[in-house]
Amino acid sequence: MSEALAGRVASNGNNGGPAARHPVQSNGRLERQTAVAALSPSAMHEHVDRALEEVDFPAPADAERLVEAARYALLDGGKRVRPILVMACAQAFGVPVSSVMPTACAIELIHTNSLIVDDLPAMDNHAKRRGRLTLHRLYGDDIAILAGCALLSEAQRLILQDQPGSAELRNRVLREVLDATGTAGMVGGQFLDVTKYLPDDREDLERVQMLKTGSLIRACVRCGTLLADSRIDHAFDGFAKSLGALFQVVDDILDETGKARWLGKIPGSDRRMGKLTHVTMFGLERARERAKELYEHCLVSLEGIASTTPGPTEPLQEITEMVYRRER
Ligand code: GRG
Repeated sequence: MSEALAGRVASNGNNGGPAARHPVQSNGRLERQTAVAALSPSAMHEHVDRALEEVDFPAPADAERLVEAARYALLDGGKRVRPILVMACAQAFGVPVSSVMPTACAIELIHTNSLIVDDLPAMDNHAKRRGRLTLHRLYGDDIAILAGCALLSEAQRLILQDQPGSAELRNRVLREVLDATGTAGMVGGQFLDVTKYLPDDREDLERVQMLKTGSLIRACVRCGTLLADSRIDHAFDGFAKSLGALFQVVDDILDETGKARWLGKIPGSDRRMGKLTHVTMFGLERARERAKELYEHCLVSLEGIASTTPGPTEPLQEITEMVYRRER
């Protein structure tokens, strides 16, 4: 990106680097404010959409189509659950959301890459995503793969170059993200998915789903709290695990019951592809019961979080509601 994203989003007229705009305490973590105006998830959504528009993909002459493809996949239509989660966690500690924006955006870039890869003919072969043609259907597999690679590289640059905080903190955040995305996380989970791994029981299914989906959601919470509090709080991590599992159960339910018009993709693909999900393994009713159970776990964790954090936690409750009750 051409200039510090964090500063742009804060837009306070200060021309210093990200660290100057967002003072860093002696322990390396981001400065808290005593009275942070609580931003709602929908306000955070607007902030992150604007910041994503600003992400720069430096490219050589004649590679405009590559940048256009990366931006097509990244912009418009995403719910932005992951970046909003990073911001809401920071806000719970009284840290302004603008100061975690580079990491929030980086995670959305990585998520977008995973959707591009997942949609490819060699994987799930989806034609529609976010209500539009998938990237490879519009640009071809070759450009879609390269655009996905560009998103991964730029994500790492955002954290290393633009995220305010000490170098050690940025490294810890990047490590969290890499742990969540690599073979011990999303890539490993996707491998099990495409090689049609058969989980033994619900626990095993949730282990695989945690790798593929939950690990990045958990990383959002871990990065948000690391940046704001220099450590990973046990209660936040418990919340993150339940939320990650909840996200995927609801996804399984929507794949069975959702309407294409709302989902923005063609439902029923899990069943068609013979995938084992909460619905195909245990039926719709038990999947719904499990979603309710995980939703309640999230709320219990949030009660503990609300009693110990200095900033507003209502947005985390709102995100939990959104994830549980979403229709797309
Ligand atoms: C990231 C290095 C790297 C590799 C990716 C392809 C792959 C490896 C993993 C697949 C992960 C995957 C697609 C999991 C499904 C997660 C999921 C339920 C996605 C839908 O997320 P939403 O509903 O989508 O937040 P929007 O469109 O709102 O952003």
